[in-house]
Amino acid sequence: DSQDLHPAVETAAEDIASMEIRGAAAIAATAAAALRAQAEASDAETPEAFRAELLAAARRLRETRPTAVSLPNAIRYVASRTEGDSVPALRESVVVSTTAFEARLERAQSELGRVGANRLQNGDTIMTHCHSTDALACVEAAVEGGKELSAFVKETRPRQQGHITARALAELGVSVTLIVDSAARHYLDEADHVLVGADSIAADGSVINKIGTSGLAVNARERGVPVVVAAQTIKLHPETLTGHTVEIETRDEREVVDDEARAGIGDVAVANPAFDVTPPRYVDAIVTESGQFPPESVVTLMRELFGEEHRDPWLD
Ligand code: RUB
Repeated sequence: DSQDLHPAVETAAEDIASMEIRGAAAIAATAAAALRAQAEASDAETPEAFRAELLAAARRLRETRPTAVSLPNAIRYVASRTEGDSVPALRESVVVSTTAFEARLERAQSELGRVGANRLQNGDTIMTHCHSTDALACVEAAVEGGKELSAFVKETRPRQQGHITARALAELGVSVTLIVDSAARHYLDEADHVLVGADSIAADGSVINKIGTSGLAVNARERGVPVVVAAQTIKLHPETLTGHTVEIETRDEREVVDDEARAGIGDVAVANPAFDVTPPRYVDAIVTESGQFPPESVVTLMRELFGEEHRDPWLD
């Protein structure tokens, strides 16, 4: 029941839904921290009551945004390690698993960064879309390895996450040029790589990422520019192994047209899908902490991680 939810869970859920906290990795880390806050503050008197509280917290977090599978994967990671016959034992198991999960996220990101960096040569130019911490980890590792890079950064309408990427890349010492989304093909001739992240990766190697990724990938293929997706294995979507599709979030139309613009255009429909699906044939490599994969082999990695049933893949 919602009265038992810790305020930190409600705050985390609101921050994720409003995109105050956004990006698949940050969403997963925030969910884990919120579950820990719930466990630490719990005054449940029985193990059953404790588990019920945790489940309610997990549900509240889960309902915020549907597309990034890192969120349910984070919850699964913690739930499968919640064990004990007493409330203190259960509480301790949640503290341990959420902390281990956060450490795992960071480690995976820096490990995949080192893999992705191997693709980048000194003097290369990348093109980015949206803001992905997994993608930025590849650039960071390349820069640490002494490579000088340039970037065309797509602003990424309607939320302009490209601004976050532009600042982050500039702080790494990358030479940044911010462009409007529709200028992407114009500048692809000058790019050596398209480098993006992912919210979910399906068993067939399809990449679900910020709306506009698929168009960018098609244009990149036409221009002969390789498309690299940086995505730790927490982005692999287990249900797609059994034929389920990934739900694409639709957001408020006011992200696209504010009240003033609405007054100008009148009563026409406005659509605002947040993500799209890039088919595997437009993706050259998926870079994970377990190495680089062609999208067609991701299914093998997923079967290894998830097994026949939905076995939890993140056993240390
Ligand atoms: C964010 C987005 C990012 C992925 C990967 O969309 O599409 O590319 O989440 O990010 P939104 P990361 O801004 O709508 O959340 O690599 O940081 O997990």
